[in-house]
Amino acid sequence: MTFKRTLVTTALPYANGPVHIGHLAGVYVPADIYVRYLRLKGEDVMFVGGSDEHGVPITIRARREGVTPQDVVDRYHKLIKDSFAEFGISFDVYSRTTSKTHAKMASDFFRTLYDKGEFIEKTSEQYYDPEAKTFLADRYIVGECPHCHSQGAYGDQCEKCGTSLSPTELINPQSAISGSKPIMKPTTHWYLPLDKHEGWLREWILEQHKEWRSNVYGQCKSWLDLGLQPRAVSRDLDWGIPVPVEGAEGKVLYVWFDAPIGYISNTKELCEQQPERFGQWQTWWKDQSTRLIHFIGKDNIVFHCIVFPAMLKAEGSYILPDNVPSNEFLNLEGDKISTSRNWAVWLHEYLRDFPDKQDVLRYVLTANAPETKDNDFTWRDFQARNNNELVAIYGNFVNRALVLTKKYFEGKVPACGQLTDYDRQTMAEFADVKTKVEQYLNNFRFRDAQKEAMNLARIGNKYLADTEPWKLAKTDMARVATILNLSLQIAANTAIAFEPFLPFSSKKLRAMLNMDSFSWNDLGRIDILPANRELGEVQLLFEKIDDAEIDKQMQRLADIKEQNKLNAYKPAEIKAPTTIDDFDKMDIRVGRVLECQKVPKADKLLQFKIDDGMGGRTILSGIAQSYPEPEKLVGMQVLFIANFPPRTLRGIESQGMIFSAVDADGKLVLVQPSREVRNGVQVG
Ligand code: B3M
Ligand code: ZN
Repeated sequence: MTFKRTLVTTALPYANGPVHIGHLAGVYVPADIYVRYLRLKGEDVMFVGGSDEHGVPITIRARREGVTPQDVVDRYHKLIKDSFAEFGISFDVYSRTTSKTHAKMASDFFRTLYDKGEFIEKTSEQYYDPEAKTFLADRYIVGECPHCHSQGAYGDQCEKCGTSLSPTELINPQSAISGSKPIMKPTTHWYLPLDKHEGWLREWILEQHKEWRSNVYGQCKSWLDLGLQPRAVSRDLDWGIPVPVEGAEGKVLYVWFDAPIGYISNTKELCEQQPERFGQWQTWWKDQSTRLIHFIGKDNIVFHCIVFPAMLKAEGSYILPDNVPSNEFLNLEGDKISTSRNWAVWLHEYLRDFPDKQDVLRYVLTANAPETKDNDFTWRDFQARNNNELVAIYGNFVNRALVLTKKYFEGKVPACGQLTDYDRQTMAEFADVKTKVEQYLNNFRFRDAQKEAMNLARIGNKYLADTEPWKLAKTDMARVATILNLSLQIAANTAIAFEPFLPFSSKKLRAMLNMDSFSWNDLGRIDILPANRELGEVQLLFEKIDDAEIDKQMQRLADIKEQNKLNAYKPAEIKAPTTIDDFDKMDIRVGRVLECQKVPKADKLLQFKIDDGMGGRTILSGIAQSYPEPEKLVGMQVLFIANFPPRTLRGIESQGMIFSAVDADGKLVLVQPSREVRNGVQVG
């Protein structure tokens, strides 16, 4: 099959929060590289993205913030769209599933399947919250996971173990809205009978698409081997696209039914805006010579490989995806990225903290892409890759080649003279760079492809270091001319090879080399820059990132960790029962701190002098680490046990025990009466 055009889609992020590096590494950066590459090759390509604005994730956020779902999606759609644009994700269209075009497209799609008899209608008992007066679909119901037994699993999925669930499988289900125990109530829904599609899906995926990435293929196979079940495509919710069937009041399309149709709606919107460039939307979706590629995260595989294709097939006039590249997950500093725990590097914050460093993050996320296994993003690695690779190799090479040309040849590309064996050997090292980069990119191997681009810079850097033109300048200007000509040719190659990966720095480099026009086909050639071409102004391609900047980011993460620990605090179990008699034996009193200091050579001990209303006493307390400035405690009233037998520690006699609460972070906090009382009064 030869294709005439490629339609690339990226998963539509829920507009209920900003996007983070996990989204970027898994979906948007590789998709953008791929699209830029196809455009450079002059292929007909369309890049479709957008916001997913329906579904329970949106309404839950709105409820929590006390605003409308529309407020939520308006805010995040703009934030996400703007940050993608600033980051250089080169969408042709970035629209939203709350658009009019989409409402009609999704509604018509449903109606077509309905009229064709492709759904089954079924009434069943489902969980209902009598307090909130609403059915509890998907994330509106939480409980214990039947597989890993963690708490807080959702009605559609357990985020701990990744299993997809249905609400009735949850142990001890609870309404996420009111916390109340749900009751069962009958409701009618439409189901897509996936079981009916199993036969052709097996053949299509397992036989005809053995080339899909093994994680994608493997997940599909295990779903198919388990046997497919009918899946509900409607919900009882008040946020979404109404089910276009009589008698379906209060029911909307399930978000996973409407969202993938968003790819089609957004295509249509773009074609209507730019018909000269993109033609008719149907060409992109219904012509067999269109190649459809979905870039997605691994938690979306089943929807894009099984459910959406079944919908398209049931409709009958659409093409199916040719590939569904999906990455594994990216972790952050060894921990799973989590929106609810705020454990993420957010794109809009990155752009604020590192303006003009889009390419650094693009580079690091690709170099570390979780293509075949989960991978880890660390700030130290980010710094090292910037300083030791982008600055020290790529930036350094380009800078030397340009500065030397300015110095010896007035900023004009010198002519190439006689080539030495070493020159020829160097050229041979990158003669096949185009073939290699293409092979990798055609197979969605972005890490390896980027390595080839970096390899060009390495070759150039080594070439300059080995030939040392600055030494030859005194004796052999003709040789210097050849060396710099070749170096500049390698720099031009680097600019082209990096174009899909690091578009911002490639643009900068092209300006320095005065390459207003260039072609992907030039890649590997050594006559890209004609002799005598005047070069542009020399600028630094990359700048070092110092420790202070990285420390700031690390501190931010440490603060979040601390906060999470506090948020996750659960009170300890209640101790075994006791009686008032035991309590009465304790003589608890109030006293005032007269003096307080650290006990020398003891890390934890503070020595208190307490006014106990009876002449004073000394008490030692192990709270020094929680109170680094003990003198500040002077004057405070505290509670202490007055009738413990005295104990000697470090040669000091301690006459009692002072009360403190142990906070969630392990810090000890002195307990005080809520107003001044006489020193020596009893507590009971
Ligand atoms: N919004 C899920 C997600 O953000 C979903 C993707 C829709 S793609 C059609 O992970
Ligand atoms: Zn689980």
